[in-house]
Parts: sequence; structure tokens; C-alpha cells
Amino acid sequence: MKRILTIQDLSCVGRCSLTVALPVLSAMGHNCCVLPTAVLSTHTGFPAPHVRDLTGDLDAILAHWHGIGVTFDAISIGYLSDPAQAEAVKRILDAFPEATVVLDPVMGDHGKLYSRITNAHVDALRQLCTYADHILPNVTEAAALAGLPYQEQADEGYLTELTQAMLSFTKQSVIITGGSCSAGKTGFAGASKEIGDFHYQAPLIPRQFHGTGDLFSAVFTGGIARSEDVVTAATKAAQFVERCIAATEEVTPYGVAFESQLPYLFP
Ligand code: PXL
Repeated sequence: MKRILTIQDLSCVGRCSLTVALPVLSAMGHNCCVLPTAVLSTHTGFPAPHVRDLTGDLDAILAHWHGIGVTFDAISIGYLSDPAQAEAVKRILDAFPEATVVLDPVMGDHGKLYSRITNAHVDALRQLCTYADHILPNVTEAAALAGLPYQEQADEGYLTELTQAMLSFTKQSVIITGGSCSAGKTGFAGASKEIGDFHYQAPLIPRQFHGTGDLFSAVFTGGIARSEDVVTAATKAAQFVERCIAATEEVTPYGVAFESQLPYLFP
């Protein structure tokens, strides 16, 4: 069993972030520890959520862990509610140098940044990428981080341009999620300093949900912690997301119904 720290928000309603990572990593047989970056009444896809930002608490939590000798095998990072949190997250990563770091630079989707995400946030996450072993931006986030224009209909050339630009920011690999190389398909485009480029494409299910990137990140992190290679972990994560989308009857802001699919993750 591996001990994994996941750093992201707790959105009380609307499956995403911690309410996805906790059940997924536990189902995969890991000890999932959490560091909430904020508590939101809902994720920001619902109108006007109440937000309690926890930036001021992160260093005190780290100090306590340090004092009692906690260690982590892996750390996954998702939504930060304020760009200043990137500095606190760097201190956490410096404190646990043995942990494998997976960063999903959660900022937007479909060509738009989420409400609350500013240019300062994009700059802070670009810097944070250099601390990560693996980064998992979607096409919107990769374009924003790389400073390239967003293309709704991505093709292989565009995805390769994005992966190459992003590879220089990360220690080991980049996986761009939600990229379509041809009409009716979706998947990911990856690049690793060790093995070069890799791709995965499957038939597109034309329904969009909040939280699928968080689901991908959780399954990927759990796979890496199981010592899977990057391509295997990413492919299993993509297939699990497909399975959850297929199992969800209605498109709503409540997200994908992953609960019935958790047994497929059991060790
Ligand atoms: O699923 C990404 C995500 C995570 N956390 C919060 C969000 C979103 C996307 O909207 O609002 C708070």
C-alpha cells in the first residue's frame, strides 16, 4: 500500500477534486491523505459558489506533518483556489523530495479559463510544472501554459506542438487529455523524456462533464503508485473515464457516476 497525498479543493457538491480522488485512490488500494486548498459549496461550474480559501493554513499543516515525520510516496496536485498557493505547494514538494509528483494544472476547458482563474494563476502554474514528474493539462490548459492559440478541433500536428512545448516544463512526461487527432475520436497525446511520444484515441462519447480530468488524474496517480509505466497508467485512466461516462445517464453539473465502476479499480 502506498501513501498518497492529494492537494486540491473540497467541492461539497458536484463530483470533482477530492470527492473523486479519495474514493478512487482508496479503491485502488492506496492510503489517500488530503490537503484541501479550499472548501467550496459547489465546484465553480454551478453559479456563485461560496468559497473558503485555505491558503493561510497550508504552511501550518505542513509544519505539523514535518514535526511528526509523515512521508508520502506520491503527491497529486489539482485545483488551487489562489495563485499564492503555488508557493506553499512548492514548499510542500521540497519537504517530500522522495515523492513522485503528478500535477493537473486545473484552470479551464473548451478554450475558456474557469471563473476565478487569472493570468497570474496561469503564470504560477507554469512555474509549478517544473516541480512535477508528470503533468496532465487538457488542451485548453496546455495552450494557456505554452502561450499557443487554442484550437477546438485539435489535430495530431497541433497536439505534438503542445506536447513538445510542455515537455520542457516537466521533469519526466506530459499527457494532454481530451485531445482529438481525428473526427469522432478523443484520448490523450503524451510525450516522455524517456520514451518519446505516445498517443491513445478511442471513439468520442459526445457528452461533456465536470470532474473527468480529476478522475483521470486520480486513476493515473494510483497507477503510477502501483509502479505502472506512464503509458499503461494513462491508458487505464482514459479507459476508466470512458467507462464512467458511459455509465452516466444524464449530463448534469453533478459529474460522472463513477461509484458503480469503482470495483474495476480494485487491486
Ligand atoms: O474539475 C475541475 C475543477 C476542480 N475544482 C473546482 C472546479 C473545477 C472545475 O470547474 O470549479 C473548484
